[in-house]
Amino acid sequence: MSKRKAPQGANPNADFVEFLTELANYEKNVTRAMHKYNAYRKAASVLAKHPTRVIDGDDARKLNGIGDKIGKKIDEFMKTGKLQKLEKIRADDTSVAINLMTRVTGIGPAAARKLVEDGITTIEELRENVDRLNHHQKIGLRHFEDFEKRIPRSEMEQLESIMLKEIKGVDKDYIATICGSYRRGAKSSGDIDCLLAHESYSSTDDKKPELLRNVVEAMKESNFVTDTISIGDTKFMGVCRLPKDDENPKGERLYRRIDIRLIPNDQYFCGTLYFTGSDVFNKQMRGKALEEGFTINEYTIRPMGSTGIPGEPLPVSSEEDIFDYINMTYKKPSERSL
Ligand code: 8DG
Ligand code: CA
Ligand code: CA
Repeated sequence: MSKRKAPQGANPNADFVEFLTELANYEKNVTRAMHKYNAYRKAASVLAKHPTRVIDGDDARKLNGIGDKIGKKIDEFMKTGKLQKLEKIRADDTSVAINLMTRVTGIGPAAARKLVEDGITTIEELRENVDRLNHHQKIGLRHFEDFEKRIPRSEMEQLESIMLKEIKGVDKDYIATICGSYRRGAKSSGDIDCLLAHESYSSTDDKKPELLRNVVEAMKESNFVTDTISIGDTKFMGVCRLPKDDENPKGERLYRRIDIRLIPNDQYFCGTLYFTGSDVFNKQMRGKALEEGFTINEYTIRPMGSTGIPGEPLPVSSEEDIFDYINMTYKKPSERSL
């Protein structure tokens, strides 16, 4: 997944969203308190969507996902223009360095801490110590500046049309969808999340890794894909960029993170649902599913028996089917940006 940045765009609670996102990243990367990370992220996402400015902590607490502690932080921030907790974090060199290291794709919280403990605290120092990094991390570091920049929607549209053309060129029986924030209609995206299926391949068949390989090979051949981070039977992680533009040959072409996942065609809609997200929306939907006696993951929806053991996957021929099973009103992708 792409590294978390504060949601973009003007919104009346942007300053709160910003400090909550900073606190969330701190909990994820430094203290590794994932429950706190999730609580801050949830609160940030609720406030990012709230159409009016909250009056104070009490007012914010009326929103689902904002509790006492975060309410207090909002009051403190309104009164003093800052947060004690954040000031401390920002003044702590170790925290700052760990946070910085985790901004490199492939460096997680544990690796970041280790680097910092060994005295590597800046990107320049990291560049002097590339031998400490694995293949994924090296690529993350090489393209550090580019990967930090979000992909404007207009470029996502170009990338999509190039990819679809390439995929259909390999074999017209492929089905492909760009999911993630792009499918939700976002103005910009952190990376490209592509799902791939093929008419001939369903979950009862033997694995067909060549279906993924052939597409990736074609994209490398045409110089669209520039690096492979990893490739397995069903998942490719890599780097791509737009082709040279004849009209604008000096135009800047940034390197972009791209994931391609091969999914059996009978699991396609559980896949698009999952990889369209948002992750907060997915969490909510899985919760609703459990209440209704179903379990949903990126592959299937299954009924939960009274014993708590999931049954056989249910037939699904659209995303709507999944909402129907769990008695939830259908939400278009653009309505899933929680
Ligand atoms: P962005 O790239 O524009 O920043 O946002 P995104 O497209 O919503 O996020 P993403 O990190 O690229 O993940 C794509 C979708 O994958 C996300 O919308 C929902 C789904 N997803 C989860 N949980 C996780 C997870 O833990 N890892 C990954 N890779 N994807 C996840 O719901
Ligand atoms: Ca992603
Ligand atoms: Ca994405």
